[in-house]
Amino acid sequence: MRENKSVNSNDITGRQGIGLPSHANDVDPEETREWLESLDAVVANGGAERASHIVGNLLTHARERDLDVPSVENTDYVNTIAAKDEPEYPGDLEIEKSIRRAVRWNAAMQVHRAQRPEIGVGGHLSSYASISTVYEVGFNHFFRGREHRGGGDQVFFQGHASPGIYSRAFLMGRLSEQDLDGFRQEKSNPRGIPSYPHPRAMPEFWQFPTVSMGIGPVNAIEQASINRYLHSRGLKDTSEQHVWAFLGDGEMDEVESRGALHIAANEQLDNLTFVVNCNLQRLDGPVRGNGKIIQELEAQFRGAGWNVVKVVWGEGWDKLFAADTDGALVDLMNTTPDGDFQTFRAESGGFIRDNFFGRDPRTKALVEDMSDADIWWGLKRGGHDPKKIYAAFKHATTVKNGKPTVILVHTIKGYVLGKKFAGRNATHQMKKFTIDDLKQLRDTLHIPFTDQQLEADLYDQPYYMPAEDSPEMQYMRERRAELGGVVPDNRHKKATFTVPGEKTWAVAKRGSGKQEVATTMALVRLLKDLMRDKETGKYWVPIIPDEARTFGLDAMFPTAKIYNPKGQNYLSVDRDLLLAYKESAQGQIKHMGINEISSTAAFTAAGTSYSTHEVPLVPFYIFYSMFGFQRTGDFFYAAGDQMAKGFVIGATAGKTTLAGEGLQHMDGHSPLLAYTNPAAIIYDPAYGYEIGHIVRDGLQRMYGDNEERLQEVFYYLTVYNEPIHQPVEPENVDVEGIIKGMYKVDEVQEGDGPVAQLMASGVAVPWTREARDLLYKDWGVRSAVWSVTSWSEMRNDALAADKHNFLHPEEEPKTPWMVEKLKDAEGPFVATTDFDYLVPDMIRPWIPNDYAVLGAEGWGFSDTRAAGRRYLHIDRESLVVRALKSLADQGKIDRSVVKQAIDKYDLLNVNAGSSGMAGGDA
Ligand SMILES: Cc1ncc(C[n+]2csc(CCOP(=O)(O)OP(=O)(O)O)c2C)c(N)n1
Ligand SMILES: [Mg+2]
Repeated sequence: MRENKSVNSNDITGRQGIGLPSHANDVDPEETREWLESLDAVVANGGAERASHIVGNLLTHARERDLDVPSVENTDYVNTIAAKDEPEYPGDLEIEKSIRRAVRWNAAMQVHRAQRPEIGVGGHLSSYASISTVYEVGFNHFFRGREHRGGGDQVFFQGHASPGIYSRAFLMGRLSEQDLDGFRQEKSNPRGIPSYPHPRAMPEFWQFPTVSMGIGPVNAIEQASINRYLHSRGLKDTSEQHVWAFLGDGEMDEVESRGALHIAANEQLDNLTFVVNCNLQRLDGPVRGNGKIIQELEAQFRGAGWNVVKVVWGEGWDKLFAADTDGALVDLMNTTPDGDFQTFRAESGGFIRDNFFGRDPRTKALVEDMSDADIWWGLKRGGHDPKKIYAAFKHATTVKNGKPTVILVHTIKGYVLGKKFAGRNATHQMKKFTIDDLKQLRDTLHIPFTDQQLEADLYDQPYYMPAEDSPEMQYMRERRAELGGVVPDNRHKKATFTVPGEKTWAVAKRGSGKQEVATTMALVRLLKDLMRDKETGKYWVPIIPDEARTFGLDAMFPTAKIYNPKGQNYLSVDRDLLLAYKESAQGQIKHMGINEISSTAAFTAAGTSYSTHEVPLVPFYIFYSMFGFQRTGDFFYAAGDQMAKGFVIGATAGKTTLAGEGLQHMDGHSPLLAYTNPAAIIYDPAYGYEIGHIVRDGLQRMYGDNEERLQEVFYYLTVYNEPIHQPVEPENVDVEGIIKGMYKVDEVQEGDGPVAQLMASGVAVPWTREARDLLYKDWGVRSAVWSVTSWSEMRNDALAADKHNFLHPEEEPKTPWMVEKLKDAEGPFVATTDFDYLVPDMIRPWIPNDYAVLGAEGWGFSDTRAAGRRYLHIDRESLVVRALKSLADQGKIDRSVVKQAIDKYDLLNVNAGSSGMAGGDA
């Protein structure tokens, strides 16, 4: 076994000289020469093959001893842990086998029954069938429940293997037959349960959403990272908590699945184990028909700095390996492609004898004494052998060498389900049994039902519950009690976070005096004060994918410090500067490098810590708004499913504010993308004081004491880097308006000219206020300006009212908040933003008059802010002209005035615009 050594292969210390042995100083050339001469002797006597074998083994052995040697990324296609090194199995194999059989049966029946004619919602049979034994070893011996003194493990279950998890929960008395029958009928069945692990849909049960392939791996890494972060910062002892991620070999094709492996290695996350179910198949067919997925993954994980444990073969093979003195069997295994292995298990013992062992007379001889049935039943794959799985799990949880571990388990897709299923290309989506299939499955699993019971109704097949006092039931319960309770388990006391008092929010109300300050900076100032709060300051987790300097967050480096589990072991180039780049194991800032996906995963792990750890971390994830929902939308969707709370900040928002950056940087639509996430509460504030109220209310909504308002939501705030004059908070400011979506920043002027209502959000508010002045000065038109803080909050409120009125025609109709708010406002209405038309268009149905929208639609481009705004016709003068046009349409002014205005402002000349000339760096 390996020695405990904390140096990670991704750690630079101790790695000098790797790959360049000839450059290293040789302290004992004599000894070195002797070694080399021995090798020459082996080549001379045993031949090149024998010498290669020895050197290969030496290198492998050296790696196991954590020596710094050039890496050997692949080992033979055999179990990493040799039979002689396996620990004693601590469980009762016979009882565990019967438990497995019951779980397998009920899992299959749950899916089969969901196929009953009036329902027909399906499910997956084959995936759980392949991973069942692996999970059962975990349930009986490893996965720690919440009540475990160490705090419990966190298990990411393979999404579409859910029937097996439900089935076990059924045997544990957590779900009833009615619950199992409600599979995939979440709305129509009062006991409905979701298809896959969805905490939002089944909050007392599921912890981690996984079924969107590729999300589980990244989220599990960040979960393990946040566990360490909590520990390092003294917020919670997580030293005994282990994170498990169960993944499919097909799932490993997702770029995301492999893309964050280096993080786990660099952070030395030996509290993390990936288990990849290598059944060699995905949905359509083989994962690597011509190759070997286990070998491919082994090389990649090892190269990324992980421990790799392969569980390829079951116990039955051990005696063949022992007899394989010349390595012919291993050779055959190394050279047989996955496509063949898949076919073998879909055929028969005789077929395997002829087409596998028969390829070499030496291997053919190895199985001479075995019957075809022995070959079929006795030579299992490692993932169906509890002892081999146990050895791997034990290793992964005890190795503690500063490396995360991946266990690659070789299994058969559709195992035990019968010849129609096992290893067939179509098996992933097969969900129907015939009566004969059912009888066969019953026999294989030794389930005590008679033919008559099964024949009564093809779909009304019985679930199997062993007697309450049977050894199986007692064993299951005892094992779980010993391990700290059931898994998965999302029942918890919700952690409380006391929203800071008045003083903390004062900074937001002050305005910027003579300075011009962007809303990003206003928000960062507020965050700094929030982080200073004695009670809750420590819970804030700023998450930054390498743009801290852009957003002014570098000011936090020396005080809050950047979290790095290794601290800072180098002489920092800017150590003498006031704003030095400071890394520390106790750092509060999660600086993620340029990696928005892992940042979103860190947001999720931190934002759900209130539940996973009962520590209310509040993530504050700030990013380039174009690289948020657009790049990582599905991760945010999973965050919503997992009920993450916190703040997501789309900085450098807007189509034109980030002057000069161009097509892929200019965000004209992130609020639209965010709006597709039902957990996202979206605001586009214009001023610092609005931000103060929004964040404060957000915390109330997430953690406040008003039970009715409590929600598992996260906030998406768009902020800008355009410096503007930040006004002091007006006295008696309309806080309710700020929160619900809009409030008036300027009243309609006194007088008797025609009236319009100008609406704007975010960075467009200042130039809209200038438009109000122009309208009045140049054209005698009076207008009010509304700062719309949230188009979507108003839309959601109005939609809810509409829906209520639609379904309750005889009740007093509800009036949407915005309709009430605008009831005395004299139209027409004109809106402008730095976003696509569709953003202000969200509220069109409830505007009580003509409503014109100026939109920053289409591709982004690089230019000055003023030119961009004029080009898009969202700027001050365009707004003036658009208001005049609406008034002309209503017959309130003459149409010629509109033309005059176009000429006066030279509206078609891109170079004549001046909105947003205040400047400021992008
Ligand atoms: C991002 C994403 N793409 C596609 C799917 C659809 N899908 C569900 S399971 C599956 C095949 C999974 O194969 P594998 O990961 O090997 O798991 P197995 O069932 O073989 O254990 C696919 C393509 C998905 N769930 N998520
Ligand atoms: Mg697979």
